[in-house]
Amino acid sequence: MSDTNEYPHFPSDCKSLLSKYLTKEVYTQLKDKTTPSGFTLDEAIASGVQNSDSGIGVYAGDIESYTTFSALFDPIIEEYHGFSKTDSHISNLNPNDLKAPNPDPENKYIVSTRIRVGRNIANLPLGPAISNEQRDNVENQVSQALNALEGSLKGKYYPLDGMSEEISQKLISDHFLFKAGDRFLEAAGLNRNWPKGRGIYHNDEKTFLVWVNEEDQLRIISMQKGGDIKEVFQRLTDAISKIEEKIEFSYSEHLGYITSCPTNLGTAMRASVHIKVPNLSKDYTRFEEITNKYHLQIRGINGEHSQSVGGIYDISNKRRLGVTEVQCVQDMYDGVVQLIKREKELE
Ligand code: ADP
Ligand code: DAR
Ligand code: MG
Repeated sequence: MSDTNEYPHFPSDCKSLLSKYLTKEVYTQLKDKTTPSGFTLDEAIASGVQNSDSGIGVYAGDIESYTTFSALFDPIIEEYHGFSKTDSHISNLNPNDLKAPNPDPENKYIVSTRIRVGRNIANLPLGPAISNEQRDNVENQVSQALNALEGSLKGKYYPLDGMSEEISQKLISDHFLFKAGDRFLEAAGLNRNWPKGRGIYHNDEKTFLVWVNEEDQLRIISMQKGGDIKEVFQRLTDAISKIEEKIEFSYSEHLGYITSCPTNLGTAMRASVHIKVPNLSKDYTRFEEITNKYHLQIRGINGEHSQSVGGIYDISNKRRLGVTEVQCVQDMYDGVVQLIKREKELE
């Protein structure tokens, strides 16, 4: 990534929040600042400058980026999350507060449920600014903590470095493993020294997984076939508290759990279902009316920037900051109940 120190050019059709809030005045104010890990404004904006189709366009290199470059991050966070610079985030990871009896006990609609959180280790740079040595240390620290897990969480850590193409492709096509970072992550410096320091932990049933050093240092994932959303949430919260006995996560009263992309701040939680709505999705306007009403995001079945296949969509909560983890899952659950109701009416 280069430090151009020149105000970037954004094409006239660029709609990123970066292009909206990086005025020449803000650029001049921030361009010579660096964070304690040496992260610069040019590095924070590189992804959105190189990818004018970005929605957001910025990544943090460390927790300090959110204060050093607050003149840029604050308005982006306020617009994306509806969360002001004086608001405080509150966390609630208690599954007992979730009201979510299985909405599809006959497994007619929900193919699978997955709930993930992003986490980063306290007092270390984030992925865009971490050194290769620090990233390898993260892998060692996290894999040691995970390999000590017992009971239903017991499993094994598999480094990507040296993993056969056949095994990694199978894990990716089964939605268990992450793909090599996309061009947005590449431009943010998140793919540096790939695949070293990256890997996946999973239990024998592949219902509990941890991605190491993808977009965040940990992506802690609970997933299973079907729609027992509460069981998936319970497993995730059990796992988070077990890991937190060994590793301190980066957290702030204001922004909650700290992540490299500002869209994941707060809970850093995405609760999703792969759901079959072939009839409802034919009327995409109606489909989006329901997802918008329940603060939901529509993705394709291979994750962000992918397409739907066979009327199956990835439906997840959009809100992450200024709401609790219970609310994130409740958002997804309440919206999915309505999607199933509407799909049934169209059958
Ligand atoms: P994240 O926000 O966790 O990074 P992505 O959109 O990058 O999610 O997708 C990561 C992987 O997780 C993809 O392979 C995607 O297909 C898979 N995935 C997401 N939700 C589900 C789900 N409910 N069931 C099965 N796989 C899922
Ligand atoms: N592609 C980037 C990231 C947006 C949110 N998705 C994440 N963090 N995976 C953009 O600015 O559009
Ligand atoms: Mg992702």
